[in-house]
Amino acid sequence: MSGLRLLHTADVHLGAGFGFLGRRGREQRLQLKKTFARVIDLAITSQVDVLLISGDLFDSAYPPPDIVGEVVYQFGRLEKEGIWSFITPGTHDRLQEGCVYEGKDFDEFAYFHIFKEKEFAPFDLKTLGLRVYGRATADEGRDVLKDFCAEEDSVWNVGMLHTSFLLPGKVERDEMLISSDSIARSGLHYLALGHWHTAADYSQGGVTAYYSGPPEPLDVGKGAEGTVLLVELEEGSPARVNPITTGTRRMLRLDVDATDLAGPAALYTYLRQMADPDLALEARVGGICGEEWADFDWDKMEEEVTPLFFHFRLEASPADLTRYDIESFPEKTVMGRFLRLAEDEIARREGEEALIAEEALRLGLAHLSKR
Ligand SMILES: [Mn+2]
Repeated sequence: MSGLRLLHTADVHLGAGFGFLGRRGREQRLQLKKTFARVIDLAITSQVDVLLISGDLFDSAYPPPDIVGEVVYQFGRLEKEGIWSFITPGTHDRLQEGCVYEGKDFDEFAYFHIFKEKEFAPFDLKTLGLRVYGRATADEGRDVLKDFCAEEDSVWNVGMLHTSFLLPGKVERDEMLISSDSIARSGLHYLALGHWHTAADYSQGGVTAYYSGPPEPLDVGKGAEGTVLLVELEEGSPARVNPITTGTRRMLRLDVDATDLAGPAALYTYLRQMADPDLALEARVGGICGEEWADFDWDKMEEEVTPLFFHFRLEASPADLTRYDIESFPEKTVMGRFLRLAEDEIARREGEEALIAEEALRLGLAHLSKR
């Protein structure tokens, strides 16, 4: 048995609304369909054996007919090529009563499998010497690979899960978790992860494990580009994982330090240099102080810069979170009250929750000082 080629994607979120993109939201919704078609193109031109979709293919368990129809059409193209498709229902396209995965839409396919089990279950593809393990997402609240080890009677063992990765002190709670220990002991040749929207290597011990991230970006600040992973398995060597860019748009959050700029004109020049009709950019300008910014019209600047990008948002805050002096905001002012409340909240939380509270403080500061 020679090698095996897999294409790994997840979190496509077909049908997502993109409210934060305002009037461009609909365009990005359509783009998701086109990008999914591009993923299928890639599966065919790269001559992969298997396509893995690790959850959240759809943004909802009850996607509209045009979305379902498009997906059925695209799977039909793979079927003609004899390429297998595997799906795990995720958190958005949850396996539940009357959901898309319980309908008859996918019944016609032979080279196709949806994991509906509530435990990590095997599916054998003897012709490829491949065993794929997967399961539907469900509220377990624990390490779902604890005590799992792949059987050794198959040439290739590949897993797929829609789950969080347990990071002590940072990420300890979610519907499903996996840990560095459980991955390392899984005996899998490759673990295709979904749920986190940033492509990342979570390989542990000798086990190769990756989050693919979405093929088209969904959120600003979660990894700028949409990618899929082309995974090559060869006997006697570890899995080779090659990211391939599939996204049309890029989504970026940019922190600009006003103290590095001569003034508002320099801010415009700086943003102008980044102009790109496929870039969604959210710029945060911090450290604002001095005469040159005193009467600056932030709304007008946002309006002028917006046509240079697919989407643009400008936020301004007077100083970095780490540098503001709470004593300069009296307790009886709105800002002073907000800062004291927010600091109490941050002090009471830990790990990821503290980071969220800090983000709330930062956003509040920007909002109160800008408009
Ligand atoms: Mn997702």
